[in-house]
Amino acid sequence: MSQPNSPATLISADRATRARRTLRLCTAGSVDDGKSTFVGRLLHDTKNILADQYEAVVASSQARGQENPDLSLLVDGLRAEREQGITIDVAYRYFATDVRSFILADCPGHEQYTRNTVTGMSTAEAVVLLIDARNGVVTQTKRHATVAGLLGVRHVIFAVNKIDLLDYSEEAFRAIESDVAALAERLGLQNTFVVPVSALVGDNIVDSSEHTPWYEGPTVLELLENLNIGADLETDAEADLRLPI
Ligand SMILES: Nc1nc2c(ncn2[C@@H]2O[C@H](COP(=O)(O)OP(=O)(O)OP(=O)(O)O)[C@@H](O)[C@H]2O)c(=O)[nH]1
Ligand SMILES: [Mg+2]
Repeated sequence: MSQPNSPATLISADRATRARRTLRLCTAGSVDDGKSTFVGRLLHDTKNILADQYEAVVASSQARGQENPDLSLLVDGLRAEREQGITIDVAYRYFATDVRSFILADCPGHEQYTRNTVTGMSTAEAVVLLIDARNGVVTQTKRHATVAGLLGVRHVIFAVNKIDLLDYSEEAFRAIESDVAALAERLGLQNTFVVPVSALVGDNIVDSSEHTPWYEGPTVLELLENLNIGADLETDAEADLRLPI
């Protein structure tokens, strides 16, 4: 495993080269670890959602008595998903920042829908694997990391989520970080990163958090914007051919 967040694993090409190539990524991780909320947060904080979409989410959340806007509603579009509060089908979202554009597949975490998760992962160049900080590395985390390894996904970002529920404990984060390092080594994952996040509050996803002064690494978006996805190896035409139909 490379050193977590080591600059050596980041792209060296200039920003213009990176901007040309779209990064395909997907979420993974156990049920309820916060994948859809993470996607909603990413879209919201990069200003890739419309004001009326956000207002609909706020209204829906208030109607359900939720204090914070439930950003997972931005991606969980099926009625069964909204009613059960889980993701069933893979939802694709397209978004862009000044640096690069992204095709993001939000995958289900429930064991029953693992096949859909494998589908989502099969075309991904990077996986954001969510871990609930309260539970640490669980069976489904290992399963999804194994699949990522088998499919040869180049980059795996482990997002240790819901860190707000542990009062932003560095100790809890470091323990999970070392479990992740052991797992990544065992599976032979190439480029791995571990970031403490709260998808609900918005810590370290797009903006660096003041709640985690002990974490000096990049945010998840900074990683995604800078991952080397072989822009210099593929022409745009070749890249286009790999888009699933
Ligand atoms: N406190 C806290 N709650 C969170 C955080 N992220 C997600 N949640 C809550 O966790 C629950 C599950 O979130 P989802 O985003 O639906 O989880 P998921 O991983 O997409 O679930 P599946 O797709 O069904 O596997 C929701 O009630 C979220 O509000 C977080 O960072 N902090
Ligand atoms: Mg989900």
